[in-house]
Amino acid sequence: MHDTLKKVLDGLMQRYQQRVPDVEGVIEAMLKEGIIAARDQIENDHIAFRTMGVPQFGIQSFEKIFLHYGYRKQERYNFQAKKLNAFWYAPPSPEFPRIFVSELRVHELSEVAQRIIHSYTDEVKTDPVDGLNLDNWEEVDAFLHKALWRLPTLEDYERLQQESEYAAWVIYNRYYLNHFTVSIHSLPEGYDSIQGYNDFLERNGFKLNDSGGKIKVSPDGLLLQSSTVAEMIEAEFAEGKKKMISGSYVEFAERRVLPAYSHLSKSELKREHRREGFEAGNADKIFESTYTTQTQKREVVK
Ligand code: OOG
Ligand code: NI
Repeated sequence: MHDTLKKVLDGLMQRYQQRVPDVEGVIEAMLKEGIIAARDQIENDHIAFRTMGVPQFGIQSFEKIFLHYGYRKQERYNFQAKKLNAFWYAPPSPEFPRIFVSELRVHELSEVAQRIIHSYTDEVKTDPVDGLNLDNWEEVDAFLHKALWRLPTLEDYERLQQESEYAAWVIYNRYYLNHFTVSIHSLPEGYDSIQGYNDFLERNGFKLNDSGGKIKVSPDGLLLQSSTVAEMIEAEFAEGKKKMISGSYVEFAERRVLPAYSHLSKSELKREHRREGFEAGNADKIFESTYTTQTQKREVVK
């Protein structure tokens, strides 16, 4: 079971690294600066996926894959203005990343946007995850990276984007990994706080999402997150039309030690001694890493 999960996660990371040059860029910069001695020292805090909340897709469909591999469903988050639901999933053992899955509440969009989305998602008549052999990693890997519906038209993409940046992202990017997250609290001093780590990123030319400030902090002060602005990818739409659109991004997370364990030294600390879960207020801003309000800054700079 864990072997299958590992292969599925490796497949996701491989495609993600090809599409998002910032991933290799961040790893290379960490190696060059001596923050890590080898790439396998990077701890992946969590990965994230997005889906369309319609009957045959959505969280209830997508989650079956990872529940099968032993992930356990945790809290729900609601994003009123963005019209999203999300849950996070705890891994079967600590060497695996947490998973954050969100879905668009499609029925809350305008009639026009709903019609556009359904014209694609209705091509699939039944929950596609039910037809998968989840013990066969190659089948799952192919599913996560295949076209779920026809190639969107540029017109539909742009119409959706006017109303929901999230909808536009999913109609094109589907189940590609939305981000992976570098866990920074175990890194050497100077890089083990989000401020120090962000400084390192900016010195190396990475562009950070500044919606609500570059550092997103949970009300308890124990979960601090930042993220790059999504990488632009050349998307090919129906009829061969091309446009640079948002792909995926990289996130960074610092989980501070819970007050009950503050007496432990850094080398004694394990995952269970630190702040768990996610934070709606942080997540709300991190979603915007793929929004035009953030990605336009990147285009200007590069
Ligand atoms: C997910 C945004 C939220 C977090 O760690 O809170 C998030 C997304 O952009 O799909 O990643
Ligand atoms: Ni995240």
